[in-house]
Order: sequence, then C-alpha cells, then structure tokens
Amino acid sequence: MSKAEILMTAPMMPVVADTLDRAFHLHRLWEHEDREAYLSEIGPRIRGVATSTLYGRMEAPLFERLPNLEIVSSFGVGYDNVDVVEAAKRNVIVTNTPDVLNDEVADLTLGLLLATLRKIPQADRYLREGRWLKAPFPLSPTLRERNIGIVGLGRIGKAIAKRLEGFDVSIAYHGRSRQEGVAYPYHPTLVGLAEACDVLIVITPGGAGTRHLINADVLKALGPNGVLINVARGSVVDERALIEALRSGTILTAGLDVYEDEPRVPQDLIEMEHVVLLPHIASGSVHTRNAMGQLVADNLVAWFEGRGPLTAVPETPWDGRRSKP
Ligand code: NAP
Ligand code: 8YV
Repeated sequence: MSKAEILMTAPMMPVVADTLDRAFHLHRLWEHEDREAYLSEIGPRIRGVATSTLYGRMEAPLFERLPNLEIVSSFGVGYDNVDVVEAAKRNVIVTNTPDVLNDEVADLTLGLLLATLRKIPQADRYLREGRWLKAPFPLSPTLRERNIGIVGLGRIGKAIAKRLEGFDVSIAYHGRSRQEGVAYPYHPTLVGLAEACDVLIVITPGGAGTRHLINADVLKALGPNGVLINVARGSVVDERALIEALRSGTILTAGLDVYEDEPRVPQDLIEMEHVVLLPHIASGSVHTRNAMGQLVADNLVAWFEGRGPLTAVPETPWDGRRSKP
C-alpha cells in the first residue's frame, strides 16, 4: 500500500520530521523556492498537514490548494494559527497538543510572576554591572498577601492555581461561565475580577473571541498595585493600553511571555526597566517540546492507521469517521 502524502509547512523538531519521514511520504514546503508551483504539483495528493503556531497561518488559500486534505496536525495547544471554521467547512479535522505542556507552562508562569514581583532579572543585571559593589539592590514588591485572579481557568489555568496554593495566596477566576466543582470564587465579569485582585494571570486561548480582553478598563480596575502576567496570546491584551497603563502608573508592573506582533516587541516595553519580558518560552524545554512534537506526529499516525485523531479540537470533533484507505 502506498504511503499517505503529508505536507510540512515549515521546519519542525526532529521528533516530528523523523517520525513522519518513517510513516509517510513527507513533503517539505519551505525547501521549494517556487512554492506555488510545488503546491500545484503535489497539492491534490496531500492528505495531511503538519504545521505550527510558530510559522504563519493555515487559512483558506492554502486549504484551497489541498482539495483532498483530511487532517491538520498543529504544534501547540493554542490553534489560533489555523482557520478552524474553514477546516470544519471542508470536513478537515484539526488537532492540537493539549495537556503535555500544562506543567511546563504553569512552572514558567510562576517563575515569571516571581521574577516580575521580586525583580529577579533586574537584580541579575545589577550584580553583573558591578552596582552591588556600590549599594545594595533596592527592596522589591512582594507576592505576600496578594489576591490572584486567573483569567481562563482551563487545563493550564488549573495547573497554575495548584502551584499558587503552595504560595499561600488567595485565588479567584473569570471565564465565560462558572465551573462545576471549582471552589475558587468566580467573577462573571473581568472588571469585577480585576477589582477584587492585584495580580491577573491571563491564560485563555487567542483568536477573535478573546481579542483585547485585557483593555484600559480592566487595567484601571487592577489598580496601581496591580501586576499583569500574560502567558496566553499577545492578542488577548491591548498592548497600547498596557504600555500607557505601565507608563502612567495605572498598574505597577507586568510580566509578559507573548506579544501582539511576535517576534517584534514594542520598543516602549523594551525600554521599561520595571517589566519582565520573555520571548514566548512557556513550553520551551527540550522535554516538553519533544512531547508536543510527538503528539503532532502521533495524531497523523493514528489517523492514517484508521484509529481516528488523538486530540481533535472542539471545532472539528471526531465523528467516528476514519481515514480513506
Ligand atoms: P483550555 O483548557 O481550553 O482553557 C482555556 C480557558 O480559557 C477555559 O477555562 C475557558 O473558560 C477560558 N476562556 C475561553 N474563552 C474565554 C473568554 N472569551 N473569556 C474568558 N475566558 C475564556 O486551554 P489551555 O490548554 O489551558 O490553554 C490555554 C491557552 O494558553 C492556549 O490556547 C494558548 O493560547 C495559551 N498557551 C500559551 C503558551 C505559551 O507558550 N505562552 C503555552 C501554552 C498555551 P470558559 O470556556 O469558561 O470561558
Ligand atoms: C508554543 C504555545 O510556544 O502551545 C501553545 O499554544 O503557545 C506554545 O506552547 C508554541 O505553540 C510554539 O509553536
């Protein structure tokens, strides 16, 4: 039996490429100078795509070139890089990489929160610049006695909350609905949560439904002792409003892992000494990226072995159908 033909849209980790090379006939789109011509040649034979949140969007024009596509396996739990409405319209299943990164992202979030409050990167710079020789590092704000609001108490949000419990702080949350069996106080409005808290940790999906959820009103409600931690997507925070709030003292500080136009970060943020900026690294350990990559490959293998997808996204649920033989 001939192997299914799979398109990889951009370079991915060896664990993905090696597994796919063994199981399928793998096409590497980026290796072809004239991509349009290459797609015209192979497009009708492509039955699966491996793609990543790191490289461009998978939208209608590309779907159009792949008329026999059955499945898109995307690297990352967030899948705002894939037009899932278009995929559903075309009966294409989309998969993501949930759960395998919960702990890693939650660990990093706690690290970012502490780094932001206790000014760990600034203290490191202070020592290296020889300034400790002249005077001790100034005292910092604290996590003590803080009320933490989690915006998006999903898989990762819950892993963050579990860790926060060990830090002896109060925890509340906001989402579109109250969750059964969750004891943390629920706030039906985001402004209400921000008013009740002095730290907001944002860990929702990206995309149109959450665009600029964190706006000037929310930041005002968070207040002058307030800390914003964003590990979700840059699009969830109105970056101009955040810069203004940080500049004017409307909030105290921010720790950010994600930005509206990655990898470009506004110069205004870069020049602010009191914020902590990370280059979208929350899941970025060798261990966890390998687990995510393995799941990208495993979804394709499972589908083409007739076992169905392992982790289909809710917008393209598995209805029991199998890959075409
Ligand atoms: P999840 O389990 O689906 O949780 C998402 C949570 O967001 C849910 O609790 C949901 O609650 C809430 N939510 C969705 N839309 C909302 C809205 N409009 N307003 C308020 N809350 C909303 O997803 P997850 O696995 O925890 O991942 C969450 C996101 O984290 C990913 O989609 C990705 O964007 C981001 N992420 C970032 C990194 C990084 O490297 N920085 C790494 C991994 C993930 P309701 O349904 O009740 O609203
Ligand atoms: C990755 C992420 O950095 O899973 C997500 O949604 O944002 C991160 O884990 C990203 O997917 C890399 O492509």
